[in-house]
Amino acid sequence: MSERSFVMIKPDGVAAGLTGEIVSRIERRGFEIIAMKKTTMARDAAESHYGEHSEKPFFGELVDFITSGPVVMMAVTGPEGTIAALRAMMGTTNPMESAPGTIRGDFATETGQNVIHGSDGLESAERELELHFTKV
Ligand code: IDP
Ligand code: MG
Repeated sequence: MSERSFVMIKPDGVAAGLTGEIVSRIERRGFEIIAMKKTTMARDAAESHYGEHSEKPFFGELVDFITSGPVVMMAVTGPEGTIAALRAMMGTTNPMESAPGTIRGDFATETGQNVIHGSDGLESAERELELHFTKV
């Protein structure tokens, strides 16, 4: 059984020149990047992507930020457990609590600008892949 996830380097990560580092970590871990694109997310796509947070006080700020500049989107596959393993590589939502060696733990300090997104489950992965990569 294989599993696929939607992974995205956020505008802060792209602006900081972390694309190569993050892509490299994913590849060296042994996961396969089956699609990748650099694009600036449209506002309606961002509102849909983060729809689960639409009632949160930080929603407006979150949508503003994620649409503020180019992101790098990837469809990543690997064996069963890949979605969770990618989340473990990312670190916790608040980078100040992320372990060293994780992407957020190595490259971020603010929850609002935490460098990377990864789907949190099978359903969200399929939803996000369909939203951002219609043909994957
Ligand atoms: P996740 O990205 O680790 O899955 P979520 O809880 O799904 O975290 O939140 C989505 C994104 O919203 C986070 O990555 C973070 O950038 C932002 N966010 C979450 N909580 C807060 C907050 O309390 N203030 C500002 N931004 C937040
Ligand atoms: Mg999330």
